[in-house]
Amino acid sequence: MMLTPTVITEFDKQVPEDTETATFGLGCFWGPDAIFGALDGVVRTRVGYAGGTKPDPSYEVLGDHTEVIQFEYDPEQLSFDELLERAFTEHNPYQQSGKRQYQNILFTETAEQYEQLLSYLDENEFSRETINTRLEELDQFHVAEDYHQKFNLRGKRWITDVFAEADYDDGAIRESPAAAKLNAHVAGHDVSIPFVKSTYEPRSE
Ligand code: MHO
Repeated sequence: MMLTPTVITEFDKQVPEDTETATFGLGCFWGPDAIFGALDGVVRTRVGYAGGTKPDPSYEVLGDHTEVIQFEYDPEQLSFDELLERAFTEHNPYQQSGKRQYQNILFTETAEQYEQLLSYLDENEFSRETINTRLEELDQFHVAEDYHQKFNLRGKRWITDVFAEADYDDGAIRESPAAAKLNAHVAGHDVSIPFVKSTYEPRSE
């Protein structure tokens, strides 16, 4: 199937409505944006800054914040526990970056996520006293600049042109479920969505 504006808009219409949000810091946010975007059940992704106190952080003036990814997932397809499992395969909890910008942080946003985090740690024999990963309640997520969103898609004109044709601006691309999957695909991750799988090559004009 060729990537067309209709393929994008139809895909974006079909996503589940009842999603939950999770937010993790796992180093430079470009990578995990694509890694988590590839997972079945992850519906939307966005990158931003969190974990600090500075109001209105930006990439250039980050203050005490950390690069984070936030995603919306369908709890019927993917559990917070599975997301934690993935987060723990993507970082070493016994190491921590000396730079606040790239620290490993697992945020929880609800009492339920917090309980699941504690039981995950327990079941996997991690103790919050010995791991270096920061575990925090999410205070505020500050969305990052457009040029950091879906970073792997940037410059792939054979994709971005189709979003433009479908009338998506930068904000709409950031929030687009199709863009999350295409971003993961061009970053080299397996994405089990037929229209994405068939988008290996730029379409011939
Ligand atoms: N400075 C690194 C990481 C960017 S990331 C958004 C680079 O330019 O590749 O912090």
